[in-house]
Amino acid sequence: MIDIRSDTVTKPDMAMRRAMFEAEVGDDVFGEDPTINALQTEMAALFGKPAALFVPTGVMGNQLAIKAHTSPGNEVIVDAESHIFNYETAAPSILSGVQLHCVPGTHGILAPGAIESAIRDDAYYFPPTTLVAIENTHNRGGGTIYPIETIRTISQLCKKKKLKFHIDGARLWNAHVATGVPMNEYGALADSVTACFSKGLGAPVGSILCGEKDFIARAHTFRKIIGAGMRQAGVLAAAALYAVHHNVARLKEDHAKAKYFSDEVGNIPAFAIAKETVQTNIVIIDCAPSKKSPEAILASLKEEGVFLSHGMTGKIRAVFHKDVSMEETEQAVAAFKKLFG
Ligand code: TLP
Repeated sequence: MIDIRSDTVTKPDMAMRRAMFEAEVGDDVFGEDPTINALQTEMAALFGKPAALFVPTGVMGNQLAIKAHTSPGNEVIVDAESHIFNYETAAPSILSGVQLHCVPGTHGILAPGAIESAIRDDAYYFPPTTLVAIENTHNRGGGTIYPIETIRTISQLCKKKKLKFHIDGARLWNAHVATGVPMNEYGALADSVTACFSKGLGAPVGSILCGEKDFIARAHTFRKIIGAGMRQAGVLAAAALYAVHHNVARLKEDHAKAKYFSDEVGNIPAFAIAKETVQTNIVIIDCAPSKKSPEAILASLKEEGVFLSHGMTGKIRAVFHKDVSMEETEQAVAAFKKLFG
């Protein structure tokens, strides 16, 4: 089976499992897990932030950031295709009592001018805008990367308007590898940044949330409130450390597989791929020219042993990762050509 539904399907390899097996652990609710402490210290330094908090998931990282940056009744600017808006189960309204203001972007990338227009004027009957959150790389945008200059302009705008600025960097590693922009440059421009260890980096679980000390202290308290105080979770932090030390540079191989796949499948008349969006490891395939439903296409590919996932309406998604080789990528392309070529 060639599983390109997501890079979340990656499994910890033997060396990672060994690092987990050998991890020193302690009770993290007492702040005594040495491996979690090491991970948090190293990630704070990597992102150039004073503090960091290990969290089980990317969703929790984003939601703790929203909670720690806002008050109930505030408004948060996100793009209309963001993970926060589409896949986090209305958590901002449930957990933080905030409203999302969704702004259309181009393949997920927001223009600073569009953000500026969405900021509320100061009037008692408007919800105060207090936070802007962007996603880099952008999942539904097709793995697109925010140009660093755009992030810089958004950062300056947020400072000028006294707004907090969060980056959902679930796949920021991919942006870093594709552009060479260091992680601490992203960290310097935002008030908070998340990054996931459980996607292309191949760890079983875990994300990091980085920010100022008081911000991380508030996030830490809220993590406990929602029942995610962890105990000997150093076994998971060891996987995260292993992932960061060994699996970042190789992400460019995943980008090469995505590029090859999109060039080949994009040439099949039954499909359309916005090739300019294929900048990292994600490929979004528009099924409209085939006149078949995405469900039917996914089902016939599955019979050939190739698993893709649903994308936005009328689209399917392929995500390349360390557990699918170039040879298997070629086999996936061959299945597309056999069925639809
Ligand atoms: N994305 C998953 C699904 O939820 C769609 C995937 O398969 O791509 N931010 C971004 C940009 C993400 O893509 C995801 C996961 C998350 C946050 C949430 O991460 P987890 O699943 O660890 O909570």
